[in-house]
Amino acid sequence: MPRTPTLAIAASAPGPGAAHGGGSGFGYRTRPLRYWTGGTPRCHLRVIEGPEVRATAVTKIDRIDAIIIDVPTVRGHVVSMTTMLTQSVVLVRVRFSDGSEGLGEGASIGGLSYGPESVESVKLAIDTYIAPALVGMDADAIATASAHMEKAVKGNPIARAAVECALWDGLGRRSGLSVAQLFGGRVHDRLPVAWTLANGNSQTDIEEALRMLETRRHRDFKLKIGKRPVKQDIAHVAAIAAAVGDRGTIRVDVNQAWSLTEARYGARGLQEIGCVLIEQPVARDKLAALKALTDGYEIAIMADEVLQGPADAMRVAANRSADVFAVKVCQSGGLKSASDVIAIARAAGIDLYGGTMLESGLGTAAAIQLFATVPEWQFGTEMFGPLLLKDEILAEPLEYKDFSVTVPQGPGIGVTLDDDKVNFYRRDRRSR
Ligand code: MUC
Ligand code: MG
Repeated sequence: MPRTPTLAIAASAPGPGAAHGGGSGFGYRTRPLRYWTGGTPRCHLRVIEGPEVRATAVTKIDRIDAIIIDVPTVRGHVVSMTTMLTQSVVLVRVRFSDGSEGLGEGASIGGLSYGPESVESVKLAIDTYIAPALVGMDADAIATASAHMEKAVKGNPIARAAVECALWDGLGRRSGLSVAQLFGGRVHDRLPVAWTLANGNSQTDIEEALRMLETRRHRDFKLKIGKRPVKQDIAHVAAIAAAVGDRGTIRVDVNQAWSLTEARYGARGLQEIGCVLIEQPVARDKLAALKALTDGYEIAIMADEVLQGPADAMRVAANRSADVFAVKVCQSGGLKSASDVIAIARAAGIDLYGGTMLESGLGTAAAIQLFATVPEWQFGTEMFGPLLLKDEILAEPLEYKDFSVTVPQGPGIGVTLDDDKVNFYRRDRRSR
């Protein structure tokens, strides 16, 4: 006969530093509830059960909180559509009925100038539509939760990704497995990491590139272009390529700024000076133009903004409209969708590049967990998001050395937040 569960009132409002919930045993740092909930004291009911009951109990999604943080960047990041001085991201914390938690992140760039989602829209989608649709669901049934999200929220891949990531993190922490293990196990302990040169000035970019080479931090450089006339951009890239020489590789990201005519001129000029890749040269809806460039030039053409999930990946792959996919967890709609995008690329013979939305250490670590399970990243990755931020929000920063990043160990995403830093940078701090 199974023992009847005993209902016990665990706490009405945990005190500072109190461990939240029932002994997950992962050493997961927690803070008082008001840290994420704005000080509302809540009553926690916890079921204390015998082991035979616990074995069959379903862990539920109890609560989903999303906050925006704004962290200054180490320098102005000049891209074709905006100049970033701050990066804003959404941090998501999901609490589960067994007391465990999961963390996720949603990020974009330059407000709404980069794509159709901003951090404000991500938070709104989570608070208003995703959280109510998911609370009460089985925490381990991530595929079901994702299907619910897709039904409740059309589009909005970044908002869905942030929550899905937190569900994987929670499942990993509960099971003692890393996200990489949940996705089949890591094939890499380290991943190569490119750096973006985007000072808006050739000489400053050259000095930065040389510093990165000397300190063995990065040797693959992505140059943000598309703001100046094409001819000037080619001269800018040529100057940096000459300074870097054969110590590194040079790629460019146009962020959709060129017409097909400009892109033809740019592709010819860039391949002549030894640039190896052009990322998203034309607008994301100009698939025929992307294909014309892919077919017409030796330089690799990479799809970025056009890839908003597996369906787009399929469209691009079906016509082989790109040579390379920049795989982004946020833009794909989550870790599982990003892994589907990767599968489509691999099946179509399209090369891979691990892309970023300039996430903080949390979102970057989540992507690294997935990317570590993929045998080959022909163009490496750009998992440098936290290095562009003036301050670190992880309790333990990711390790960058020898031109690569180390895949974090430990359950879930494998990182913990520095809650004081998060508290300092959260946007609603100013209104509290
Ligand atoms: C993008 O379009 O690739 C990634 C690196 C970077 O500097 O900007 C982002 C966005
Ligand atoms: Mg890009």
